[in-house]
Amino acid sequence: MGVVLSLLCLSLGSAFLTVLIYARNLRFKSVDLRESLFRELGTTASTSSGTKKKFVGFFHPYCNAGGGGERVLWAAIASIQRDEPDVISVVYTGDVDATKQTIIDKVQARFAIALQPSSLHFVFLHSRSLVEDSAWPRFTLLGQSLGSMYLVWEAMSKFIPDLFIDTMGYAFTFHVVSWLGSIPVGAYVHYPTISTNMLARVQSRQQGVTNSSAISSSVVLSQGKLWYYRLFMYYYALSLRRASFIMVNSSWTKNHIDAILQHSDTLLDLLHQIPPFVAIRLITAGSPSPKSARVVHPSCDTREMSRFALEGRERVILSVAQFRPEKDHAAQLHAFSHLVKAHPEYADTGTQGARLVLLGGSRNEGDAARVDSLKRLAKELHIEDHVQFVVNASYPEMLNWLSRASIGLSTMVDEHFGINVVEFMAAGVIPVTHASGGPLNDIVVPFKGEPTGYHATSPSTFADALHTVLTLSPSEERRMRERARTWAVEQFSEEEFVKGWNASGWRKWLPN
Ligand SMILES: *[C@@H]1O[C@H](CO)[C@@H](O)[C@H](O)[C@H]1NC(C)=O
Ligand SMILES: *[C@@H]1O[C@H](CO)[C@@H](O)[C@H](O)[C@H]1NC(C)=O
Ligand SMILES: *[C@@H]1O[C@H](CO)[C@@H](O)[C@H](O)[C@H]1NC(C)=O
Ligand SMILES: CC(=O)N[C@H]1CO[C@H](CO)[C@@H](O)[C@@H]1O
Repeated sequence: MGVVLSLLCLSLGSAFLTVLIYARNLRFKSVDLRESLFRELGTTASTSSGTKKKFVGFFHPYCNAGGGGERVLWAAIASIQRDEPDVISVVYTGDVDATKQTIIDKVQARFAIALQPSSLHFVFLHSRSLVEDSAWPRFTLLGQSLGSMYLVWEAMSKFIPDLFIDTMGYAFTFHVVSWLGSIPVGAYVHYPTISTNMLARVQSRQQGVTNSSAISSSVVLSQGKLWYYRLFMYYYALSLRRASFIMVNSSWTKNHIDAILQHSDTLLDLLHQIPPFVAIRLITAGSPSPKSARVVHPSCDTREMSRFALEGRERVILSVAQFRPEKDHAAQLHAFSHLVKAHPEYADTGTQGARLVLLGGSRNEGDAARVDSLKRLAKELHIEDHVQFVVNASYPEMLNWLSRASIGLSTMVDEHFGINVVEFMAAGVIPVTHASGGPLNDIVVPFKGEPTGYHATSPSTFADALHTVLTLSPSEERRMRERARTWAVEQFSEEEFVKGWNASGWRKWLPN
């Protein structure tokens, strides 16, 4: 026993030593690389005050995807380029088919964000396939996490920055970066990799989204699955605690990340006191451990809609949502039906009459069938003369509706965010949304103590809210539209986003 233990300690010790020496060599290599990088960028190594310029690395393997997560990345880099001329941003990406120039051009075309090439450098990674879902048909979470550790190893072996910020949610990379780079780590998290809900669901052996009936049918397998999730959560929490600061995109994500930061598991703690698990404890220990995450909302482009006139609106109740099942368009028809039943004057064809306009994209046959069944439902409810479907509208067409509508309706339950609701408000359209998720917690919230819109849960409460808005006095109505707009434009502006990054304190983790 004693011999085995000392052999174990010995091999562990030499493994540690090997990693330390390897990491030191990588860091020396990176220092040399900096000089050639400055030449390549056509800039000098020293700042005006004589100190060395700093490198902030952004880990975003899909930086050229053009989605919401990418917008956050580029907006952050653009603001750093503006405010911190002595910082060079390094983006780690797996877009090996793209070049620096094509990426910069696409960011300009897609997001209207102008990036300065002189303080931006790309490190191209070849092992991105390791983090793709398709690479891990089974044990996807674990596989992708191990894959991300390998991918960030490739990243660090190519260049080590002064501060590492993960903007895609690969928390397991933090240990590798800390070990190889000895640098602080931060994160902007859009979505937790695993949530405490998911764990609880497996624990109560409920069938959830990731179930496979084969697994739940067998007690042994489902015990295995429970341990898998439990260990995964344990290590995910350890990873997140390694970060020096964490930003999140919404209060929904904050609630989850905060719960995970507080997550404890006494049994697993005990297990990690004994070999070989003790090695994992040693590797993952010694971290800054943030207490909680900071919400930094992504900015929305509201420039155009925030110029629409607030007066002279038509009695149009507007819904802007793809015809996807979770948007629950049927609830909108039921709400409108309740409204006209309780207040038949809204069914007038004159100026008293109200109209429901459902505007949204239809992506495939499923969506098209949904539109058809919604049309049938409108007929059954006898409201078809007051309901208009606008399928696949162009952006200018949508803006046109936003400039005319009175009310913006959103019925999705537990929507994480709801950019359409921000757009309603910026356009001066009073929102009536489901009382859950982002619209309840982040978006339609009081401004200076006064409401910016309404929440409801059932057809009758939705109908009540619609009636309330339609009967506001002209001055109340005007003030409500103004409040909603002011709040949305301010809260989801570029400036507010930059303020949030400033407040995260990322700067203080740069070396002097
Ligand atoms: C946060 O990110 C998730 C995942 O990409 C997304 O569903 C959600 O809408 C985002 N929230 C905000 C406020 O952008
Ligand atoms: C809407 O667009 C999708 C794809 O862009 C297309 O398949 C569909 O036929 C369009 N539907 C209508 C009603 O225009
Ligand atoms: C963020 O911080 C930088 C540097 O301190 C400052 O120049 C900038 O004005 C700040 N921006 C906002 C919106 O607070
Ligand atoms: C993804 C998956 O396997 N989902 C299943 C979860 O369990 C329900 C009820 O047994 C099935 O209907 C789903 O297909």
